[in-house]
Amino acid sequence: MGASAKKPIVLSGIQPSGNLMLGNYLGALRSWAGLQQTHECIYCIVDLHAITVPQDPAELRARTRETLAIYLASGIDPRKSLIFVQSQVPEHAELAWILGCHTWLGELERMTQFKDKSAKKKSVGAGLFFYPVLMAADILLYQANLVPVGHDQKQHIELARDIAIRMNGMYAEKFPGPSQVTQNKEVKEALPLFVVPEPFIPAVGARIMSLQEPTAKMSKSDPIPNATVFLGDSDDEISRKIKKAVTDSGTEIAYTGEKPGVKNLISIQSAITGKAPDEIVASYAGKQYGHLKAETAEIVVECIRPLREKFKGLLADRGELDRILKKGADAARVRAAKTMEHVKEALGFLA
Ligand code: ATP
Ligand code: LTN
Repeated sequence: MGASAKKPIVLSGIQPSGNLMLGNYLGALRSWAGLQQTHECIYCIVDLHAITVPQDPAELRARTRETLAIYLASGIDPRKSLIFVQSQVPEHAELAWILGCHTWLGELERMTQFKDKSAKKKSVGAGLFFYPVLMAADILLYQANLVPVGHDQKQHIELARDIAIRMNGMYAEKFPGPSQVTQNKEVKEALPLFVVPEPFIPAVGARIMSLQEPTAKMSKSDPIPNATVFLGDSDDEISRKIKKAVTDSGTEIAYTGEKPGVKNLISIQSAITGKAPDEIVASYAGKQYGHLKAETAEIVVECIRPLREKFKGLLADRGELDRILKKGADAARVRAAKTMEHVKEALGFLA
């Protein structure tokens, strides 16, 4: 990591709130490994986010290790990237409080994920409302330039940008940067408190939909049976779920919003094979939904199988997984402390 200090910084995270699924892989994880060649990468397992909805403690513990095993299976290398669990770096929660004091209630009320997740619930924890502020803290704590995520997280990253820009405006002058001589005058340019991050959203695969309700996004915590393809599913389970996918009335295979079920299967194929949706549609001229389902199932099975096999091997060595996380948390704390030192000084806290 040391030699790559000048590379732009990437940060992302996934909640250990269920078994990871196809949407997590195609929308986010898949691009993470590639970014390691060109960026300094920080990948977090965001367990503090997971507890914004009820979690069983034993399951949370198991899923935290499973999430790490999936990260590793998808090519994230702890010698190249910083990998750690969010709750083991207390600065995330500490910065979230400070950012929350610079965030407007109206900004949080506008978040569509909060609206979706709180809809129809009798009682909603305040953590679910504050969730985007904690996510902003994850990103700003490490001065990340780029945040690779699926489409559903775009609004949260925009909020992180707004908070960063607002706080930079309020506090930047506290941090004079290196002197520059301009027109014979020594000028110290103010250093911003935070880097303003950019989202990195893949062109295809950023919005995989539920197989049973194709107008809603596929989600790892969806209770509807057969709606989600998990990365740990067997070949047979994957085939069965895709063959049972809700398609639409009619027989024509088209890539259109009027046929969300068919469109979703084409998008999945496109995200995995790299072929354009139009090319996929053309290859089904005169064929039935059954052909589309069978071939999509085959493509997804081949995509997930190597990942699942690696994942199972990695999960068997719990000691090694815990060592990776311990080392990651220690290194993350050193980096996080630097930002916290600046932030506390800027706000007027005693050292
Ligand atoms: P939960 O169901 O617990 O809310 P989730 O399945 O939505 O979880 P997250 O942990 O919130 O998953 O997301 C991890 C990453 O996967 C994020 O970058 C998110 O944008 C991406 N992602 C989640 N669902 C999809 C999807 N259906 N299609 C593409 N990307 C997705
Ligand atoms: N909210 C994200 C998970 C997340 C995240 C982050 C993603 C938490 N902190 C920081 C990118 C950067 C989600 O996918 N639901």
